Amino acid sequence: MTRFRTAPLLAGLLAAGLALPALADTGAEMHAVTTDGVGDSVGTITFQDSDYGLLIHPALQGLEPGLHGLHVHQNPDCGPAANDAGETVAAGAAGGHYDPDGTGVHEGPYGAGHLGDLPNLVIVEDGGADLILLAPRVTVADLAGRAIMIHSGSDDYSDAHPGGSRAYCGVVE
Ligand SMILES: [Cu+2]
Repeated sequence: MTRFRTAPLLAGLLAAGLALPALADTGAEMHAVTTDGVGDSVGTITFQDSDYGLLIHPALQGLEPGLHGLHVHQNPDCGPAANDAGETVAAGAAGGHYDPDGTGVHEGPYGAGHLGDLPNLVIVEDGGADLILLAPRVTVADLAGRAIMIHSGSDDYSDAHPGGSRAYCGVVE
């Protein structure tokens, strides 16, 4: 008797599943950046929307172990460019942190500042990264036509220490 009840239930679940919109995925190939330009690839970071925010899947190798600031920067360009002081900066062409609401403050993924402030990237002993991160305020739609930046140091989610120099950069197509 149970079989006759289970079959329609499964069919109903399948129909509901098929009616859901497909989850959008996007990603960026990450490259070492210096004041000379864009260098070798160190892997990829892919992004996926979830009920809880943006899931960030890094697949990287050869990085310095520890925490690294990770942000969405404004422009889809990882080339060097001069800063306001006229000094050439690695990946300077990417501009500042993505801040569509013009908050002007760096408060990290859980604050109310730049929308592009993501959680610190975790690099383990062998230089790899595959720990999935969650950024609650951002969606895949926010990333199109932007750059993803990995900084040389950790981000304390304040304007005092947003991550140090720009070390790796990738463009989201
Ligand atoms: Cu940054």
